[in-house]
Formats: sequence, structure tokens, C-alpha cells
Amino acid sequence: MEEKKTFYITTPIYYPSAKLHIGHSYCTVATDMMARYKRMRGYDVMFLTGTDEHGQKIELKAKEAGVTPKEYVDNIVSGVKELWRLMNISEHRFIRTTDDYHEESVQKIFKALYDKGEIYKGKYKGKYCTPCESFWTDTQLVDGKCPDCGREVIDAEEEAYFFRLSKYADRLLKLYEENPGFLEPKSRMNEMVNNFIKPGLEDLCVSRTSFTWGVPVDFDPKHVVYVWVDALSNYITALGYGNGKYHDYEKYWPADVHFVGKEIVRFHSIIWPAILMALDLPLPKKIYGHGWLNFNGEKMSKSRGNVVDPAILCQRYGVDSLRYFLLREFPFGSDGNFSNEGLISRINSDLANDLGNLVSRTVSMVEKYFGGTLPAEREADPLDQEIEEMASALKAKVEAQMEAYQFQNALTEVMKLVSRTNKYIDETAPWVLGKDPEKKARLATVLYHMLESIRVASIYLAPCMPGTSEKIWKQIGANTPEICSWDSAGEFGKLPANVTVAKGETLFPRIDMAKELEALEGERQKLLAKEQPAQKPENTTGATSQKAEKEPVEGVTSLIAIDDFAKVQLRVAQVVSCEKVEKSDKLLKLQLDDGSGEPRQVVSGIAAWYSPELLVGKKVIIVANLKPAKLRGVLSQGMILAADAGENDVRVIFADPEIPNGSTVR
Ligand code: ME8
Repeated sequence: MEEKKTFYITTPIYYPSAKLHIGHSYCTVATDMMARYKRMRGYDVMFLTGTDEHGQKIELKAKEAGVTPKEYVDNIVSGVKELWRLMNISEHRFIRTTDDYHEESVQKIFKALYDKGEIYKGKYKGKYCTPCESFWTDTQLVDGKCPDCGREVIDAEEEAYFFRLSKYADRLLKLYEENPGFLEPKSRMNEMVNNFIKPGLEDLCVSRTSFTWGVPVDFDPKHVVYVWVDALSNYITALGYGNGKYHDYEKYWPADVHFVGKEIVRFHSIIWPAILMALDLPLPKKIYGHGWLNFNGEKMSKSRGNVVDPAILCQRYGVDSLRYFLLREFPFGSDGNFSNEGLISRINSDLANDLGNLVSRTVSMVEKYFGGTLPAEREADPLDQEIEEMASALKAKVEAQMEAYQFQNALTEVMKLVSRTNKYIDETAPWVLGKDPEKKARLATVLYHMLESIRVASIYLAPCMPGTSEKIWKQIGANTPEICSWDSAGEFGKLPANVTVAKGETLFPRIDMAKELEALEGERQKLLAKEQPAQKPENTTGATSQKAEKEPVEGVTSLIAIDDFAKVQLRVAQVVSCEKVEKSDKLLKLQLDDGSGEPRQVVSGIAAWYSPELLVGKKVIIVANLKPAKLRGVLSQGMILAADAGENDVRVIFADPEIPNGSTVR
């Protein structure tokens, strides 16, 4: 028997430091669509996803939460797996970098690199971004800040092992030159060459001694393996490289494609191939760097309070609607702007109006005119031909787009057939034919064409909307796997001539835009509130809300003249960075952009209600002309307005993000 061709595809392994949002789901759904497509085409597919669980950030978060790092990640990872179940993700393997077998392999990989002289011990001096756990060179910083997240970096120095990345520059350039498809879209390749390789690669720090939550370097245990050797190796350790847990490295490696977000393209197209070259292992065939989803034009981040929760959208609109929207709306290689309006109007137009309506009209008419079973008589008309030809030509078009990872185009092609079939209904007017007993054979022919067209479209839609396609197949009487297979979609006329349909539920109920937008905003607010810690702090003397000593205010106690109020200068300012004040549970130190061009530092007693990262990027209102004061020895130049939101609760008054920094509040 001929062996099946294999196809190995991966998502990045996600940091379990916070709840995953729609951006993470985007990549996973795309990978799932690709994996399902290849499976339908008869490939032996390996689809890997997982979680990247080590590092200082997790260690710190666990400490804050008062649990061990493992307990901390276990909790989040179970949520990640739940989300993938909800989103109908069909991965074969889920790797956790804390899995024993992975750790064993990473130790072996690290040692092998060391023994080959590819890793050496040195001293690291550099700029370090704590939230991103990344060292950066001076040239990589943007305005002196982390190029990934824009936050402050600190000087760091410690003994560390280094990987000889610098020596791979020429081999990497040759790799790109000889394999123009190695990294896509093409623009990303140009970026790697011009921004990273040509300016000169530096050796890469691959161990740390300042924290312990990582894979220990077994021959020098005060070091833990640092980030990328650990994380990137997952793609081979999950196949059993260097461990006895799995045995399919030979079968699936090299990977056909790694799907990754644009900000980690650098690691996958420079560091990962270099590590594999150093190990004398084959390189993945392709890295595809997809774009980012923004929300209403802004970067999605917890600190901006604008993350979109995929679970809520699945609950409200069904998982397939969300999957379809993600893959139909945005070109995979570019950034996209997620908006609730966009989601709802796409569902209403493509799924409720076009697809859902087509299925329900067709099945209803077969029931109405023929009691659910078509007679076998036919009467052809030239009008049918266009549908037949369009359906038959679709296979090659969809496959070409899928092979190029152009999910948006593949779905657009399928939906063209759906629209054309809706037009065919208007052209053939089955309701007129239904009135004429002489036209039974013609009516049956028209309805059969509608059913066949739906069958073909639903097969091509199945990798994206597997649940919906199954439901459609039941309704249109496509009852055997053979007539729902990928190959069968290339042939028009596979449904039995006397097919029996069965009306089912409405596939995509129309959504009331205004009502839903309001409901979604409510959900977002609820989520925000839930994420903010709500314990009461000890009394604070911070130059901010005086809340801690007060009860909630019932009414205004004394009146002031307008001139008195005018003395207070209120301005809008944006939080540039924020950190806890050392040795204080209550105080946060915020660096603000108040539009003056000079940085302004404010100390605020809100640490009990806001973790620092929640505030970064937010616009707040400050009392700009308050006399400077020192709190715990830290200079505070002003005060941030906050409200008593109830017992034990203080809320900062955030300003509309559209208001320019420095604007006067009056
Ligand atoms: O980077 N839109 O993990 P991660 C689209 N552990 N994609 C987004 C996104 C958005 N708004 N936000 C995040 C890591 N992503 C490493 C990977 S792989 C060996 C190690 C994508 O949880 C992001 O681009 O921070 C990345 O590809 C993925 O989510 C995981 O991000």
C-alpha cells in the first residue's frame, strides 16, 4: 500500500501568563483550518500546539499569586486547553515545556551544542526587558526602549552561556537566497535580512542565573536554559527527538510549516535555523509570519483593557461564525483590525444571508414541492451549466489558495459559488415552476443543482467551519462519507438523484447589531472589572485618591466658587510606564506623558487595585499644579484622579484614548 504523504504544521507555543485572547486564537484557528484541509486531502497530518511555560515572568507572577510556578501554569494551561476544545481545534499533540520528556531533550540539545563548541560561557552585559524576557542590543532598541513592547529596559549583567549565532549570518543569507519560500510573506524576509542579518548578528544569550524557573543546565546547574533553546526545541522534542516519549521525529521532521506571529518571525527564521544547523539537523520547510489583530485600530493588550475574549464570542455567535470571520476577514500575512461591528456584519451578510439562507430555502423547497425527496426525472436548461462549471472549477481554485496559505481568498472563492447559486434561484424562480404540474422535472433539476452546489461549497468550507458543514450535510441528505469527501467535491452530481433532505435548525440566526454591540461592551467591562484585584490596601498617604481613609461620599459637603475650581489644573496624561514602589504594598510609580515634552512622575496609592501593566498605555486625568511631594522617598509631581467605587474599591478615572496628551480638563 502506498504510504500517505505527511504534513507537519505547528502553532507557536503560547505563554500561559494570561488568558489567551482573539489574537492567539487567530493563529490556532488558521493552523487548524490548514490541518483539516490537508487531512481531507488525504495527508497524514501532525498538528502541534502547546504552551511555553518557563521564564522569569511566570516565576514572578506565581510569586505574586502565592503559588508555585508549576501550580500557576497548570491552572492557566487547563484554560488554554479548554479554549481549544471550545474552538474545535483538532491538534494531535499539545506540548508543555514543563513536560518531563521535553526538559530531558532540551538538556541533551544544550549539552550537544556545548560539546560541539556552539555554546560557550561568557558574561552578558546588555539591555533587558523584564516583561518580554528579552535581551536587546543598543542598536535594536527603539527610542531607548524595548522594540517589542515599547517599555523601559534595564542594564543587566551576569554570567551566561552564549550560542554562536553570529557565525551563521552567511549561511542564513544563503538559505534565504536558495529558498525564497523559506520565509513568507516576502516582506518579512526583507525585514530579517536588512534589519537583523546585514547589520550583524550577535551571539545569543541562552542561559540565566538570576531565576530558577527553567530547564536546568545539567552540567552547570546554577544556570537555567533561557527562552529560545527551550521554546523552539519544542517542535522536535514533541516528535520524540532526544526522548523516548514519542517516536515520529523521522516521520514528520522537517516541519512543512511553522505558523508564527510577526514579532517572533526573527526567532523562527534566524535563531531556529541556526540552532538546527549547529545540530546538523534538517531545517523546517517554511516559516509563515502572520499579521496581528488589533482591536478598533489599537494594539490588543491587557494593559489597554481591549483584549477580545474568544470564548464570549463563541458563546454568543457559535464557534464556526468566529472561525469564519477570522479567516475570511483578514489576509493572513497582514495586520487586521478586529471590531465587533465587522464581526457581526460579516456573520449577517455571508453566513446568515448568503449561506444559511441558501441552505434553508433549498431544503424548504424540496420539502414543500416534493415532500422532502426529489423525483429522479430531469429537464436540463442552459442556465444550469454555469453552476455546474463554476462548482467543478472551484477545486483547483480553493486548493491553489490553500496551498499559498491564503485562507481569505480560499473562502472568498467558495462564497462566490454560494452567491451565484442564490442568483440562480432568482433566475430559475422555482416558486413559479412549482405552480405548474408540467414543470416537475425542471423544478427537480433546479433544486438538485442547488443541493449539489451547497454540497460542493460545504465540503470546501469544512476545514474552516467543520460543525456547520456536518449540519449542512445532514440537511441536504449527503449521508455517506464518500459524497462529503474533498475529492468528491470536484465532481458535480454526486448526490443521489432521488435524494432526501431533512430540515434542521437555522444555521446562522441574524444578529441584531445595535443590541449585540451594547451587550459585547458590557461583557468587556465585566471582564475588565474581574481582572482588577479588589483587596483593600492599608491606609495610604499617596498623592492620589484619598480613598483609604474615607467612606464613600454620599453628597457634596461644602460649596466652592468657580474661581476656586479654576485654580486646579486638570490635564489628560498617558501612562508610559508603571512599577511598584519598592517596599510599599500601596504605591505605584507612574511615568506620564502630559504633552509637555518633559516626563512627569507621579506616585499613586492604587497598587491594591491595579497591577502596573494594567495601566500602561491608559489615559488618566492628573492634577497638574499640585505641589511636588516625596512619598517613600520617591518624587511625585501631581496626582491621578480616582473614584471611590464602593467599599474596598477605588477606580482610576480613565480618559477617552482619543484625547491628546496634555489636554485641559474643565
Ligand atoms: O511569543 N494578533 O508566546 P505568546 C495576532 N511563547 N497574533 C497574536 C496577537 C494578536 N493580537 N497577540 C499575540 C510567544 N499573538 C512565545 C512563542 S514559539 C517557539 C514561542 C500571537 O503567547 C503572537 O504573534 O506571547 C505569537 O505568534 C503567538 O500569539 C504566541 O504569543
